Amino acid sequence: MSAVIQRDRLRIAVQKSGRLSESSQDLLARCGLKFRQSRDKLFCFGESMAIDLLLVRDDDIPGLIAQGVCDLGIVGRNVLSEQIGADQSSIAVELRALGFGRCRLSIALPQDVFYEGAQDLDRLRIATTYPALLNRWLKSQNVVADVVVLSGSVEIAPRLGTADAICDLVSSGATLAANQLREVATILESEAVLIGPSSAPVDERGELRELLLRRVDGVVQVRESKLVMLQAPRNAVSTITRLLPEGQEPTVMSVEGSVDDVAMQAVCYGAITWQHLEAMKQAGACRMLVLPVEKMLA
Ligand code: PRT
Ligand code: ZN
Repeated sequence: MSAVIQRDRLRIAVQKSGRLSESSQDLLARCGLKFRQSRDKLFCFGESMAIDLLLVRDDDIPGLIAQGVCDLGIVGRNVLSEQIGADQSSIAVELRALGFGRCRLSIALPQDVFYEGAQDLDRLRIATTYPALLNRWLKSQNVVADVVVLSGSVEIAPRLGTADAICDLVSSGATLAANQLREVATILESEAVLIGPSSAPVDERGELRELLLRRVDGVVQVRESKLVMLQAPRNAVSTITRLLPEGQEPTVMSVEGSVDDVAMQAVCYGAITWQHLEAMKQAGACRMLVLPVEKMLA
């Protein structure tokens, strides 16, 4: 494989198969990258730019960056923070949050166990696959507990009697509920993140990295952006502008045949909820439309 890879090309490590694989490759495709996959399906050669992919287990990604084998990687923040502490930030840091793979690392207890605060975990056995993150959190809370390191199926440890509590990733909460466990504290909010050394390489790869980061910013911003269109009385424009989530200044246009009403359109960067629409309606807005944005160029 090393014969194929040259170091004047940027190399990104992504998860081969798992929760982050599809969204990671989709993000890179939206950044304009096209790949040809090798026969062993571990390496993808970049055809549109000098950027290649290495398909690996997510746990290997921070290490590949630390060794200089890869220049960038996409992993859950949970994996990065578990393997690389804040004091090792020269090895790899979070460069961008990517907005997919959202979950949280939480402590959970059997439904009937009393919990009022972190001190109630004192001297309990807590099963986890994230010992570094858990130990750091316990220390910050001044709690002394027995951390039981497992490699998987953490949620059944309390029923098996091998632990009193667990510390595991949660997204919908269905796994905890199915195991009669209750989430009592969140120790990390996670999502997929683009990681790399804090300083870029000083050759062509550095420029490629900057270019890719700019495209990632565009893709992530567009994905969360919405175009809002509505009509409103002219005197309601400033109230409605204040009610819109953060975004670009709205464009205000006159409506043919009406002196009092105007049409407004604005690109907003956050979610537009029913509550937003209802509040704008109360302020006088009507004919509201919320549309997804596909591409944006300022
Ligand atoms: O094979 P490889 O080592 O590459 O993959 P993996 O099995 O270690 O990881 P994978 O694909 O399961 O997860 C990759 C990343 O997805 C994680 O590191 C997280 O950043 C993110 N992610 C998002 C999750 C979840 N949501 C998630 N729900 N990772 C795991 N879970 C598990 C959790 O461990 C628990 O067992 O799902 C269960 C809980 O889900 P709910 O919906 O029932 O709460
Ligand atoms: Zn893994």
